[in-house]
Amino acid sequence: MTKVLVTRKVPDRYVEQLKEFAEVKMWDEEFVPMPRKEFLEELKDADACFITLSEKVNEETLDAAPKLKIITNLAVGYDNIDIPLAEERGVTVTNTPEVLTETTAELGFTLMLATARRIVEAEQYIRDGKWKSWGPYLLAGKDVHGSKVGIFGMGDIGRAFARRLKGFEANVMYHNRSRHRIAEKELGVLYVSFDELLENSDFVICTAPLTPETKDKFDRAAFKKMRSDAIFINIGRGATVVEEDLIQALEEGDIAGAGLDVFREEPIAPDHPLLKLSNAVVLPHIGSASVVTRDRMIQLSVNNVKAVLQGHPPITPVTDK
Ligand code: 8YV
Repeated sequence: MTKVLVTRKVPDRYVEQLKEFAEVKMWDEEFVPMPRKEFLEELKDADACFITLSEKVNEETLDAAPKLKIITNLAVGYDNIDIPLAEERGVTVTNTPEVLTETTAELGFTLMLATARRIVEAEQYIRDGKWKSWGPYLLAGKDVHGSKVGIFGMGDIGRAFARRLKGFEANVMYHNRSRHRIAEKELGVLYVSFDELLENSDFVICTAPLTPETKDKFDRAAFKKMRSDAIFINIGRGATVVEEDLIQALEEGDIAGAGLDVFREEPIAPDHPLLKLSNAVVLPHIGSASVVTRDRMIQLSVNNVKAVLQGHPPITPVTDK
């Protein structure tokens, strides 16, 4: 019997679709990851596995899964998977591009505005009973309209972000591993070097995936190059940032603020040093978390499993390019 392993609880309507052609083993928790030992054990006779970013796919994982034909990752990013190794073993990997682009850009935009206008700090100010009077610069923040915004990573999400900035009459520059001429033409974004991006931006937005080239890209030297009134936003992956260096930059005033949806180690604990900083806005990795988008991501993953197990090409394969 064909077996599909699902490592996180998803609604019954998706499980039912899988059950039409396979036996389904699903971890029955929504907020707790499947223990590694159980994951490896269940992989032994699995033909497909439907995973989240919590599951690491490395040699140990693939060694434990002799029958595996497809891994479908419930995310567009796939830095949790050793892609060349999966390819070598003949295992198809799929992700969830496009369906989450607009929702993730929207969250990034929310984070930028919230950080710029000190929304979390301002709400806390009232809750703490500090609001006694009006003051000319009480909780004064930074304008996004007319600002210079530097986008690091001009993929789908970077472009969706740039599109939104048009309505704010911002000057948008970008840095990417390769130039994106269509974005330049259609969105009027200017290609600059990484250093120029850091030196000139009011807002530096990281939408880049985690790769060997982007790992630790935002380190002490990078934050030193940024303007002291600049705000850093990260909706890509936490490991593009050296977190101690970011904390130091925020504490010492090298930059003015940061809005973060992603961290090196997730989840972060309530005593994480970033949570002690009033100029940092932190979110629990909710970039793609709208109900409609999560529905679409799950459906796309189901469709990928179905296609591959029924002998068709995957819909959204990831390849080692
Ligand atoms: C994931 C993400 O949905 O798509 C990505 O790469 O980071 C998020 O959208 C989330 O982490 C669940 O795996």
